[in-house]
Amino acid sequence: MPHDLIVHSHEPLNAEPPLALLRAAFTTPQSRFYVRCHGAIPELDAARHRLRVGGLVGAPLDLSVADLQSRFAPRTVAAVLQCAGNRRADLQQVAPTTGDAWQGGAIGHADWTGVALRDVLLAAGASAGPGLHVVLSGEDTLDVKGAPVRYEVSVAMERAMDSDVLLAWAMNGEALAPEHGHPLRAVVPGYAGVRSAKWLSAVTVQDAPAASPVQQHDYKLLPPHMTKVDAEQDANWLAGVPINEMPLNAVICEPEPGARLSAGPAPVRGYAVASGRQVVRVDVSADGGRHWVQAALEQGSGRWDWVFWSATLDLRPGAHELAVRAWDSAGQTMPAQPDDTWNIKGYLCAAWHRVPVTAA
Ligand SMILES: Nc1nc2c(c(=O)[nH]1)N[C@H]1C(S)=C(S)[C@@H](COP(=O)(O)O)O[C@H]1N2
Ligand SMILES: [Mo]
Repeated sequence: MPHDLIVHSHEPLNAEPPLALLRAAFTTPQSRFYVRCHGAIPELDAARHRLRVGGLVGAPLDLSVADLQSRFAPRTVAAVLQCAGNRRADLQQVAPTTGDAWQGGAIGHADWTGVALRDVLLAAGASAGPGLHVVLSGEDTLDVKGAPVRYEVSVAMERAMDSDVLLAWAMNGEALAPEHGHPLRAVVPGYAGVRSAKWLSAVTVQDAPAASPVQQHDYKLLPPHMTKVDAEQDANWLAGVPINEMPLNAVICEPEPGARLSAGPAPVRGYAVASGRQVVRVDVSADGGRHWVQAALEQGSGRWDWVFWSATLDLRPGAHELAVRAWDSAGQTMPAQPDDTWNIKGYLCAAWHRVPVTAA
């Protein structure tokens, strides 16, 4: 069980690290990695676990974890995993939403080891044809109107065939902890965490996205006028935009909101993430965004890394609103206010992150 984490709910387990702890290491240790579960954590035996690969494939497979490890080339990919609900607490400052009040810690960066889903699909004789979807099924169930429903999501075949999409058994060189999907999970870098199915037991190729509630109903971006009641109407959630790629984002990890600092030079640190594009600049402000200074960036070497940034602000005595915004390689930046992207489900908050502090 993870310690160090702020727990939003115990059953199902939903927890995130305090931001200063998250910022302490570029590679997030498993014990400090956020946990997002829709149901109870299944207890699975790695030696007996099976992965069934079927559907529209030429040669269905039934593999143990040891088969995956011996028959396919192992591969390690450094990637951020983040929940679509990361920073929901900031949207809830605008108006209530459904879902847990995640701060900026529903994100982490790990070295994932497994095999390419692509290699397994090709071994099963799957074709890369258009219009196909790869359904990823977990062993867990979630409660939908009082009935248990299996956790299932899907990824379009084009994306599933990217060799960075993994069937992973290890995180940072250690076996996956139970809460992170032991003994096997999918990792879909750059996509919202929901697609990275944990406790993975089936991969199914079909000609439509997964019919499950998690795929069809949850994790859709609804327009700002929709209420909780609207979001429960089938017609409305069918019209929602499925969340896959994640927006450019940046968060101040230190100091924390309400901090009392000494006047003078104040170190400010955080992370930024562009999910497959590149973070090229991070601006930090001590006056709510009227004036900005450029932060120093610590980059990784891969496509799916986050950026650690740091800056020193000169604080005069008094109250200050720290703010951060990132820029990506396409010259895009973040909305100034959470009001700009508020939605009833509380997804994809990517507004300037603002932290009130006082200096004396
Ligand atoms: N089987 C299964 N997979 C799952 C989930 C789940 O509840 N069940 N939650 C998803 C969501 S919404 C996220 S954000 C990530 C979180 O992964 P983590 O708990 O390892 O951080 O797992 C995804 N995969
Ligand atoms: Mo999530």
